[in-house]
Amino acid sequence: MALSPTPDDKFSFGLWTVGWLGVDPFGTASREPLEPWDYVRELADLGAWGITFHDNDVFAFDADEATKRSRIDKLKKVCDDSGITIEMVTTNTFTHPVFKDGGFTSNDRGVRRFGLRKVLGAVDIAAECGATTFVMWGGREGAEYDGSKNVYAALERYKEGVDTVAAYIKDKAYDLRIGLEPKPNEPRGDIFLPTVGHALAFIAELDNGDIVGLNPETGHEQMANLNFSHQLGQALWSGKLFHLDLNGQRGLKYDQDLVFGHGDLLSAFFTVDLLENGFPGQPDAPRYTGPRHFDYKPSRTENMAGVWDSARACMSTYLHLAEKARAFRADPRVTEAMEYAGVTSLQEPTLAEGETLADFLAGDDGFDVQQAAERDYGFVKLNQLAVEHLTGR
Ligand code: ASO
Repeated sequence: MALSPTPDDKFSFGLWTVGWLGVDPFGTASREPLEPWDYVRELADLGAWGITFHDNDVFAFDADEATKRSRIDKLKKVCDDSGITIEMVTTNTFTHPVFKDGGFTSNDRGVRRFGLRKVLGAVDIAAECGATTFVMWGGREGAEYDGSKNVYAALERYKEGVDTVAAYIKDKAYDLRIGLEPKPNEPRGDIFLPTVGHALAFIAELDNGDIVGLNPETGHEQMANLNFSHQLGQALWSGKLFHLDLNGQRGLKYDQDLVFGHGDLLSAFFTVDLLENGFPGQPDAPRYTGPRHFDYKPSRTENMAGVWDSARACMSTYLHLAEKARAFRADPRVTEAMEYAGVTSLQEPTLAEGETLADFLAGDDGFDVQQAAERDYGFVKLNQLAVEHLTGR
């Protein structure tokens, strides 16, 4: 049975998701475009809470100022009228061929200056629309050939670009934080900031890193063969989970952008469990309270009815998984299995409070190596309980 969302669920969609026309490297559009506000109205009817967009999802790359103004005004009005929040705005620095070697890291300085102006323009739009997150996906920041790019200089320019945008946000006193979006490859052979870990290390080098965090995407991390829930966990631990992109991916292949849950369902279960219930046994640990944002592509085989079915599916699957994750956490067998597995005891510091390294080294815990080596953890039993909750058995 499909579950219906309400705005309290804070589900949001990129306009480019439901608005994807099916253009891929081998085929032309399989659907007709609608206007941005038509997507907004339909998403509101489906129970979504918010939308997000790139500048060029609303107006063309070469639009004049009057056209930009009137289209942004119209979008804002329709959002207001339909009760839809514009929660995140981003810039397209990847479609136009001027960005074929990147926006902030292009070898061409003129392109970098042009890219920076475009990004700052989108920051103004984000602030005007009341968005609180500004995502930066550097899809073209990368290379195909090692000899074509000085990686040191590219990272210097990337830092310069992100720091300049962050400084601009601070200077204007905008209520905005930047979410960097990692991706390992596609469309470039190799993209800079390929994973959450790389982006965290990059943020640590920034001058204005306090307002720069992450927008991790399910499929992007899985394309790097990483565990999405662990990436979210580390981003939370670092205080940098500012926003997220939920979707589905099946294995190491092109970026599929499937409906949420249509990839690795067990991983989706633990993603929702983390988002809804936090770290197990640690109610005071940082939690994600932002939008549940979907960045997926309705398959090219679907007509408009299928587009709306797939948007509904993202939300319904999330709600089903949230119900199941709640039941999983409330199940006394799970509590017992977690105790047995030592999940809760991992919170205990390894050194006792006040214990010096000298005391530690001089002391004897009476630790029995053989007994510990023979310990059973029962992780399989715990995981099977998750599978049984997930499958409803
Ligand atoms: C479209 C990309 C997606 C990214 C978005 C934001 O497909 O991965 O999240 O743009 O720039």
